Amino acid sequence: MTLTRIDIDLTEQQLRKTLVADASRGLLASAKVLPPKYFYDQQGSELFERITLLPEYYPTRLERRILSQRADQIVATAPRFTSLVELGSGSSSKTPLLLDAMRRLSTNVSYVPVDVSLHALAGAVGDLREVYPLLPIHGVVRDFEQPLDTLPQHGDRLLALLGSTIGNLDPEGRAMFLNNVAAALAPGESLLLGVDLVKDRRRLVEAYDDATGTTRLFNLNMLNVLNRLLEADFEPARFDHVALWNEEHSWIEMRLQAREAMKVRLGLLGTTVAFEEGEQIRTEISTKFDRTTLEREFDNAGFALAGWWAESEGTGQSDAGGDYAVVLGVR
Ligand code: AVJ
Repeated sequence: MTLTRIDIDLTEQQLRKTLVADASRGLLASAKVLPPKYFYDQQGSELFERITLLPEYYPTRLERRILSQRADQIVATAPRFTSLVELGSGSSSKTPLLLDAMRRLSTNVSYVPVDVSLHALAGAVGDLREVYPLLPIHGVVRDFEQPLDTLPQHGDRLLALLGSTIGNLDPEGRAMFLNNVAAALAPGESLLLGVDLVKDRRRLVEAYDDATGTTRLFNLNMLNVLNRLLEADFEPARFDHVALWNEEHSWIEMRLQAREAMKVRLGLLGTTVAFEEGEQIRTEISTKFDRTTLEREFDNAGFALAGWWAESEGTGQSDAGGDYAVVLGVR
C-alpha cells in the first residue's frame, strides 16, 4: 500500500445531513440538546487544542504523563498488535508516546487515525510524517459511532479512544459503543481508553469554565457551525456559556444559555426555533468515572480489564483513586 492514505467516510454533506436530523430532534424538542461532535470544525478543533494547554484542564496533561511514563508497560500488556487505530485522534499529539512503545516491541507497526475533522486529521498526518518517514498511515474521516467493521484493517489492532472522549457518550451510547468495539475486535485484540475520574467538584467545573474564557469560546463556536451547516442565524453574543456538575449522572454538562428571548431561523430545516430568556441547549456531557463503574461496563461488553494506570496532580490532596486513568481492555 502507499505510505499515506486518507479516506473520507464522512463528507461535509453527510455531516450536514446528520446535523439536520440531530437538530430536528434536539432543537425542536422541549429540552434542547445537540451532540458534541459539532464542536469540531477547523476553529473548534483549534480551540480544543488551546483548552488542552490550560492550567485548569488537567486531563490532557495527566494522560500525557501516564503515557510518557508507562507506555512500554501498557503496550506490553496488550497480547498482540500490529496497528494502532486511534478514534478521535485530533492532533495526534500524544500518539508518538504509544507508537514509539509499539515500535520497540514490534516491527511493521502501522497507524490508523480516525477523526471527524479532516482539517485536524490532515494536520496530524503531516506532522507524524515528518517524525516517521516510513510509518504506514491510513487516516479516516468519520465519527466514532459509525460502524467499526468498515474500518481499514492492518493486522491485529490496538484500538485507542483517548482524552476521555468516551465520557461524551451517555450510558446507553457507551454500552452500544463498547459492544460494537467488542464485536469488531478478535480475541487478543485490545481497547485502550483514557477516562477522567470523579474528583472535587470545583476542580471539575473549573476545567470546563476556565479563567481565560477559551472553553466559553469553544462552546459558543458550535453556534457558528450550526450557522454554516444549517444556514441558521444564531447570534453567539446572545448566549452565555454554562458548565455544571451533574452529581446524579456523574458528568459535567456544558450548555448554551439564551440571554434573552429570541427566535432563530434554521434555514435547512425550513423553520425557526424559539428561545425563552434563560433557556439552554445542552451541547456536551463529559462523564467522570470510578474504577468499579468501568470494570462493570467492560465486563458487560466482554472485555477483560488487563491494566489500569492512574495519575493525580500533585496538589497534596489525598486522592488514592487518582484524577485520570488509562485503561486496557482485552477481548
Ligand atoms: C476531550 C472531547 C472528551 O469532555 O473534556 C473540553 C472536550 N469539552 N472542554 C471533554 C472538552 C470542554 C472533551 N473531550
